[in-house]
Parts: sequence; structure tokens; C-alpha cells
Amino acid sequence: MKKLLTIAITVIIGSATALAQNPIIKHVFTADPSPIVHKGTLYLYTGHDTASVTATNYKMPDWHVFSTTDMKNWKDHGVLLSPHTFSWATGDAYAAQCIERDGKFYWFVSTFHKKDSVSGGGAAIGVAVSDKPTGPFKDAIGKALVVNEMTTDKKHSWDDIDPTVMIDDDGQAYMYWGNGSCKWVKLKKNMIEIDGGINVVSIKNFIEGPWIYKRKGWYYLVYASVGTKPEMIEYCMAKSPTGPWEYKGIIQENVPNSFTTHPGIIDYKGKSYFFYHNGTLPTGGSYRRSICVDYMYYNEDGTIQKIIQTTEGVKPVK
Ligand code: FUB
Repeated sequence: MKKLLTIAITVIIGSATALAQNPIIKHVFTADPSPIVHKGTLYLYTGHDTASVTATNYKMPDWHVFSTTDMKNWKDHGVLLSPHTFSWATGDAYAAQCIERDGKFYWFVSTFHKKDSVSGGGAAIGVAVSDKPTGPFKDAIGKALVVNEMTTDKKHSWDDIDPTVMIDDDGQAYMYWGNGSCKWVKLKKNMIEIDGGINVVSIKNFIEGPWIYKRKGWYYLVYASVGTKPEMIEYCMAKSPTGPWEYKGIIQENVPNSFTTHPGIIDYKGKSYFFYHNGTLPTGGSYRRSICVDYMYYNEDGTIQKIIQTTEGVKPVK
């Protein structure tokens, strides 16, 4: 009888584990997901948490890439970029987003600037470029695209983080970013120069981690928000990439065991996916986060339904 019970428990635990896709990356701590689809493969660009269990701040040495063709099996392409790639950079590898244009892959990253004649330090945005989604990546400019001194609306030195980029149907590229305030610029066709001035837009409850995209005629600005609680994900919609942005509400409540969460959104093989991170791996936490994925559903009018966070994750696709 005891033996039978042991077998039954093993089978139940075994099947629960087999069903538990989330977090999708389990062998390293990952954060700040950024998906793209290229030639039928979904590539996921991520940050990498390496802080100790007792740490009270981030330790993020590099950025990784993973890929899948079935939303179940993830290939680890390893460390494909780090702040060391940028001669002007120092410090952590914060949130980033990779986007393709004319056969080149531009990886917009947030990291920190050395104190030198260009900047007194603080967060900065750089761009790496490659001919392939999995590198090799090199510094596309040889200097930062945005340094702390270029934005003055916020006094803290880490307000220039979390770049998100979209290319509109007319070929115009836009970059949004920010911590504490949401800023945006137009990018030139070469993707490595700002075209015009920096704009600051007032977005309700915005704190950081913007993700901009266009879908079925609507522009979406999805972002991490903060009140008195840990971060949630809220969003706005607009009929133009520069707004006016209409606030639409919360799509993701707090995530377990992590102060931050961070959206990465994509349609792939007929389904819509919402990538985010939480702190649920064993020994995980706010500085040891892990990327998860769940389904995203849109209403007829384009508004987004609340994300249901699951441990099962999403089903495999062909
Ligand atoms: O991962 C470091 C920072 O935490 C990111 O830049 C933010 O979006 C938050 O996720």
C-alpha cells in the first residue's frame, strides 16, 4: 500500500512538473523579455540576473538570446552581448529590445555610461548591430545614443533606461524609453541617429519598461506602473505612434516574488503572447528573476484583456 501511494505521488508531481512551463528558462535567471519573430523562429532577448540570494540590488552582467519554433523547447544561444561591447559603458545590462530593419538586427540596450568628457555617468542607451538575430553584435555607433545629460526632466541618473522601438508602416522608426517619465524620439532610417528633439509625454502611472507596438490599426504603449505596491503592467492606446495616448487600464497585476515586471509582446503562429518576469524559481526574488509567457487576448475594439498568470504557461504550437 505504501509503495502504491509513493508511485501515485511521484506520478502526480511528475505530471505537474511536466505541465509547468513557467518560468520558461530555468537554468539561469532571466529578466526583461524582448521577443521578435524572424523567418518563422521566435527569438527572445533577455537580461540576466546574477545577484546573490541576499543581494539588495541588481547584478546583470550581460544579455542572452533564446529561440523557439514551438513555444515549448527553448534553445539557449548564450551571452550575445554585454556592456563590455560598448567602450563607453560600464555597469549593469538593463532592459533592451532587438528589432530588425532591412536585414540588420538593432539591439537597443540600457546600461550605464563611464564618467568622461561625454557624460558624468548615469544610465545611457546604446545600439548594437548584427547581420543575424544571434549575432555577432558590435557597437553600431561607437558612442551612446542617449546619455543622462540629454534629458533633464527627471533629476535621478537612471531615468534613461528601457528602450523600446517600433517601425511604422511608412518606415518611420520611433523609440520610447524612460524611468519616472516616458520619453520618445524619432529615429533616422539608419536606426542609429535621433531625428529631431526628445519629447516627454505624460502617461498615467508610468514608471518604466515601455513596450510599443502596432496591431490592427492601433498603437499600444504597454508599461510597468507603480503606486504603493510592486509594479503592475498598464497600457494606453492611440491612433498615431506619437499619441495622444488614451489610458486603458491594468493588464497585469503584481507578479509573485518580484518587485518589477516587464512586458514583451508578440503575435506568433496565430496566437498573441505576453512575456514577463517573476521571482518564482527556487532561490528567486526581485534580483533573481525568471521569464514567463502567457496568452494575451484582445477584445473586438482592440482593448486588451487582463493577463492570467499561470504556471502551466502556453501550449506547444506546430
Ligand atoms: O532589469 C533591470 C530593470 O528592472 C529594468 O531595466 C527595468 O525595466 C526593471 O525590469
